[in-house]
Amino acid sequence: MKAPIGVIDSGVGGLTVVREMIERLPKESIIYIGDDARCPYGPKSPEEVASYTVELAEALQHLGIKMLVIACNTATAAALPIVSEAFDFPIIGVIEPGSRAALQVSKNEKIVVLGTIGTVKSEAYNRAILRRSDGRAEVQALACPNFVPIVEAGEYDTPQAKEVVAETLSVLDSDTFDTAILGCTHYPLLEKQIRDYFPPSVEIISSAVETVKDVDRTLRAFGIQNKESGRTIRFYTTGERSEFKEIVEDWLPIERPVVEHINLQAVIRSKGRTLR
Ligand code: I24
Ligand code: DGL
Repeated sequence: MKAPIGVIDSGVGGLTVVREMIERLPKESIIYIGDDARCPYGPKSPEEVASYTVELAEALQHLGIKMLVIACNTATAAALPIVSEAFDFPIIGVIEPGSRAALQVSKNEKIVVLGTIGTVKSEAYNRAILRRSDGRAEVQALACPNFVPIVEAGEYDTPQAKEVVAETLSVLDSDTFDTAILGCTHYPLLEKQIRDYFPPSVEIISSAVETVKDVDRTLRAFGIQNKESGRTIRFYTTGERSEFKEIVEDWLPIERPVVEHINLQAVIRSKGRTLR
């Protein structure tokens, strides 16, 4: 099936998932929508995040997708069950894949999840990990509200970042877990700092690769892989096109990315017509 896979995120963070998709799913077309106009989702209420997430999924439905990836941890935590009910195409989030990977590498089933305030409050990781371990796992979750701003300021590789990471993680006792999940799109950019802070015995899981394995499995299970040649990749932002384009160019191995501004309500209201 030639239709694109839809990917949604609160902003540019989900490009970490797109980067893995480009590499591991070389035949698949992709449409990405980043909700930069309303980013960040991390501090917002679950109701607000869920309504934005449904809106993004609805816009992609109008643009014609065959499956949806919710690349944002906060949106997955707040809205995956709701969105899954509301649409006919298969939908996957980033929390199940990350949880599965953590349980695979952990020796003692003691896991810490780092995420936004919304992700931590939702306890979505706690539930996913407990369900997958038949209740045996011990899960701690820590909100790291200072991490996203550091990454977005482009300061993820600075002494200040190291300091903020150390300060935030200092409340954890690293004897009480052997695996840490980077439960936010932006945290892979701080992986070095986080790696350096924890003892070497702690495994670090980032969900992008695991999520793409799930996408691949889902495509096969539904028999909707693309077998034709000439895939396309398009990006939409609810915010500023040129800023978004710069980050895409910096982050992804694409020469001249197609990046457009999108008005979600205009797309959703244009019943029956798909925009191209
Ligand atoms: N990284 C992120 N968000 C930003 C940023 C960044 N600015 C510089 N860098 N800005 O997220 C968010 C607000 N913008 C987004 C675009 O539209 C307008 C509003 C992390 C990106 C993860 C792929 C630093 C930076 C970069 C390129 C790649 C990675 C990175 F410029 F961290
Ligand atoms: N994309 C969000 C996440 O993965 C991080 C940025 C935000 O707070 O919107 O949780």
